[in-house]
Formats: sequence, C-alpha cells, structure tokens
Amino acid sequence: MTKNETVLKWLGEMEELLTPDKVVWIDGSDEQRDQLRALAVELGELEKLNEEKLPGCYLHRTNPNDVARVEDRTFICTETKEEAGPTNNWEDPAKMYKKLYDIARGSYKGRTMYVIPYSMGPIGSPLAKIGIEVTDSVYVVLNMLIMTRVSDKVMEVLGDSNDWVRGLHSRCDIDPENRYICHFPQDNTIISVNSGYGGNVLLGKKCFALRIASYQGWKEGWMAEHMLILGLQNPKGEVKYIAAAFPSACGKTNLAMLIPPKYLRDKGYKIWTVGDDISWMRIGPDGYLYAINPENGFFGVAPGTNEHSNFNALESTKKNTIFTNVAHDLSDNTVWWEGLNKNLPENAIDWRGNPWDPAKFNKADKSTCAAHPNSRFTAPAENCPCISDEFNKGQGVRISAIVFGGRRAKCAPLVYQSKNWENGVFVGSAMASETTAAAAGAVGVVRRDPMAMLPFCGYHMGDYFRHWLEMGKKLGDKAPKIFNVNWFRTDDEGNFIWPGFGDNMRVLNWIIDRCEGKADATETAIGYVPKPEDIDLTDLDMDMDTLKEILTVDKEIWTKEAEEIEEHYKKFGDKLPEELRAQLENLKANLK
Ligand code: GTP
Ligand code: SPV
Ligand code: MN
Repeated sequence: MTKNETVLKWLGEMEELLTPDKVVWIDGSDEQRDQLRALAVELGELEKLNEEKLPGCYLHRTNPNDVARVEDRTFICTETKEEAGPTNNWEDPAKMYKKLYDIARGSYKGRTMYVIPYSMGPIGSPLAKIGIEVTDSVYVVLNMLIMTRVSDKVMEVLGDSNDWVRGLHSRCDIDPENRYICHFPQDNTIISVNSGYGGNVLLGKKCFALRIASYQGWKEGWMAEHMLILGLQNPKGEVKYIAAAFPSACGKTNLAMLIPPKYLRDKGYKIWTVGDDISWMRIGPDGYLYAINPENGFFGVAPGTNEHSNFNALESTKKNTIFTNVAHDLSDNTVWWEGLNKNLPENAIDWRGNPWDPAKFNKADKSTCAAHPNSRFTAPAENCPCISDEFNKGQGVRISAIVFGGRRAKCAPLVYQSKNWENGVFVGSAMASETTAAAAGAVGVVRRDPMAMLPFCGYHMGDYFRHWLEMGKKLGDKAPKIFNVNWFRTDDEGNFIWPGFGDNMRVLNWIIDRCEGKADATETAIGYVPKPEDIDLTDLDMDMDTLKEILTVDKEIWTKEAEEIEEHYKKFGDKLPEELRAQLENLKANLK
C-alpha cells in the first residue's frame, strides 16, 4: 500500500504490540465497504435496517457504560504539565505510553487489525491533513468511511512525508476503569483504549481535528475550532459565510442546516451547509480568514431531530447511515428516538437492547427513554439536501462572522456583537453553557467552556487565548466580526422563549447586516445589541415586549457574571493575556 518508511515502521510496531491474526488495509471502495457491512452484521456489531425505507442503513448499540465522551479519562500528554495547562488532564508521555501499551498489548489476538488511511479535508487540499487509524472494530471502520475521506489516494498524497497523525484504537474489554483517550501532540499520536463510542474512537474527529490540530494550528499559525460553517445566501444570490462555536449538543448541526421561515424563503434567502462541527481556518493570500470543514459526514445528535426541527439532517439519514443507541422499531425494522414524531412505537427495542414499554415513558425521566439522549446518526455529508458547493473544494470559504453561543437560561441576550476582535476573544474566553448528555457526567450544570473548546483544546488555554489575539492582529481590519447568541433563554416556567431552529435565521440576518454596516444597534455594557425593530418578527407569534425581554442585558445578573469570569480567569495565572484582563476590568467598569 505504501513505501512511506515512517508509516511502515509505525505499523510494524503496532502489529508487534497488538498481535492481530491479520492486517487489512481499508481502501475506501464500495466493494470492501459492503463486505465489511456484511461482516459486522455477522459479528452482531450492526443490525441491518429496512432496505426499502432506509437503504444501506444500520443500527449499532454500544455497551451501556460507553455512550458519550469521557472527559475525565481524556489526557493531553505533553512533555510538561504546564504545556497542557489547567483545563486538561495531563500525564507524562513516557508513563502514559507504557500504561497504554500494557493495556493494549496482545488485544488484537484472534482479531483483524484494520488500517484506515484518511484525509481530514478534501484529499490533496492545501488545508487538509492526513491520519492513519488502526482499529479492531468494524463499526469504527464503517463510521470512519462516512466521517472522513478514505482512499488509496491518501497515501499517494502523503508520499514519504512524516506529516501524518498516528491513531491507535483498541476496544480491549470496554472496561470503563481502563478507558483512556490520550493525545501526544508533540508526536502527532492518539491512543484510545476500552471504548467503542463515537468521539472516543473515531480518531479523525475530536482527537485529531480538534485536540491535535489545535496544537498544530498554534505552532503553524492557523486555527482548529469546534465550529459549524454555513453559507447565507441573500435574494441577490450572494453568499456570506458564518462560523459558529457552540458546546456539544447546543445546536451546531441544527443551525448549519437551517431552513429559513417561509417569508424569507419566498424572498430568496437560503442556507448552505459547509460543516456542522469542526472548522479549520487559515488566513488566505488576500488577508481574509478562510475555513474548511475537515470532515466528510455528520455525527449528529438524534433526539429532537425531526422534519420540522431539522429536515435536512433527517433527510441526510435516509440512506447509508449508521444509527448508534437509538431505538429499534420492530414494526417495520426502522429507527425511532424521542422527538422524531409523536407516534411512540408499540413494538420497539430500547438503546440498551431491551423491549421498550411506551406506557412507562415519562418525558421528564431520561431513564425511561427509548433512545439514549446522546444517541447519534453517522450520515454522509453528500446526502444533505443543502450541502454547499464549496464543501468539496479545498480552498475554503471566506468567513464574515464568528458566532459564539451556549445554553444560558437567564444571562446572555438573544444576540450581541462584540466591540472589536479583542473584545470578541474576551466574549469567547468567558463563554459558559449548561452541560449536556454529549459527555459523561451531570447534565444542566453551568460551566465555563471557552470558545466551546474546553474538552478539545490540545494545549494551555492561556496560550490558546494568546493565539486568538495574535490571529486578530494578523487579520487587522479584515478580521471577521465576532458575535454571541443564546437560543435558550427560559421563562419562569422553564420554557424556551425564543422559538429557535429555522427562526434563528432572523438573527443571522441581523448578524450579516451588521457585517455589512446595514443594521443599527444599541451599545450596552457587554456589546452591541439589536434595536428590537431590527429583528424581523414577521409571521411569528411573539410580541415586541417578549423580544425586548430576551434582548435585555440585566446589570445585576451581569455583575455576578463578571465575578464568575474573574474566578474562571484565575485558573490561567500569568498565562492569561493582559488584554483579556483589561477587557474584564472594562466590563466591570461598564456595569457600574
Ligand atoms: P454536537 O454534535 O454534540 O457537537 O451537538 P450540536 O452542537 O451539533 O447540537 P445539535 O444541533 O445536534 O442540537 C442539540 C440539541 O439541541 C437537539 O436536541 C436540538 O433539538 C436542540 N436545539 C438545536 N437548536 C435549537 C434551538 O434553536 N432551540 C432549541 N430550543 N433547541 C435547539
Ligand atoms: C461532541 O460531543 O461535541 C460531538 C460528538 O460532536 S463526539 O464525536 O462524541 O465528540
Ligand atoms: Mn461537537
């Protein structure tokens, strides 16, 4: 398959360590994929779904102890603890290699070692990067075939270069006590043991495209971010691109595939999807910021996805999709999850593999759900009805606006614009959101999640803030404008006030108008907030007073917020850039 000595040497070491019965290279062909699908069914790793309704689709259940990312078992193993910083778990690389090799040794015995050469980004694009993952899981191979670009051409493009990311995945015994997701950014290496769940094992995704790539971007002068990328087309046919960072399960996939409200569609507005989770961004020859989506598919949250909330995502899952931990509707051999429709299946198997009793279903009690709250679909991007023409082009799209956001029941207004890049970096660095089921642990607890990168930044977060500030200096007046949004303000009964989903288009239009100098705003202590009349409420069952309420900046709440940001900043010690400290002081002064 290759003459690249760095690849052959590493694969030799892996074979010796893991002792597989055989080694199979993955070539990206339909023929090999079909054989592996059949094998996965034979092994019980996948169940084949209704070929007429869901052609090429399969169901997988992970071990119930293995359903989300495990942040407490995720490590950044740099030479020094200081380099990993206060927000990452750290271990000495030599110690961690030994520990992991001891766990993985001999673990492929009686099994096959699959070698997956893949490209993050269009193969051969100057913005793309190459990885090789070895795994003993056919499920992982089939997911990687959807999520990344796998082909013989990848090794041709690599040639004899050593610029590629090593990824070792071994299922071992799916033992939660020995589960580790470890990154060695200085060796371009990832090792993941004892898990079979998405973000822990599809090593091109969070492990490479964010944790390793963020480190590479810092060293090489570019950015790897937890951001969707969308193109907003106006009635003149012009398309402007927005990149948006929200924490896990906070609405990236939904925003990326949004369908505008009817009155805006009638005028000719349309959204194109470039990416739904990860963005790699570089300064182009013209000095502007350009982004590609390094992925090739969507690993999306299933619950809540339906033809009204996210039609395009649902369409994307109608063929060649793998469903993980959703419910199996036996009546027609299809899938179901909470929020798909109101027809609770009478004859279904839940995500644990047990018969599901719809009579016992109680919306408020997650343990009665048929699908796991973090159940997911792995769908090819090419299935998406609104996939952008730019998706497969390697040069990237020019970003006009960067948007931060999260789940805040009371604090952040629907939208505001930062005063400038530096102030925007402050907004991102101070971001907070309620935790979700995407990671193991408590749900609904507010935590600081800078730039939605808390679980994904592969180095010291203080250096990461500094890198953002440096990028801003290089971009100068060509820098994208930075905004913050919050779809999740709630009323006293806990209901979301803003309708969200397609109606978020009303906010995107204000954002683009601001970028083009077309919309007015009111200056507040935290930034520029829209004049209520500039958020178009046509056809919406919402009055001006309610809109004004979600646009208000409550000084009392924000004074408390500033205190919490101060606390949060203490973690970074003298690595916290002075500029950000000054921004915080400025906010406090504005609130007086
Ligand atoms: P990851 O894949 O984990 O990174 O998640 P994501 O950020 O792509 O989130 P996603 O779009 O999958 O949405 C997660 C959950 O939030 C789903 O249950 C959605 O239905 C819900 N959601 C998305 N957008 C909105 C919105 O505008 N308003 C409300 N109320 N809920 C939303
Ligand atoms: C997330 O948790 O942000 C995801 C899913 O996108 S995972 O791939 O598991 O990280
Ligand atoms: Mn994500």
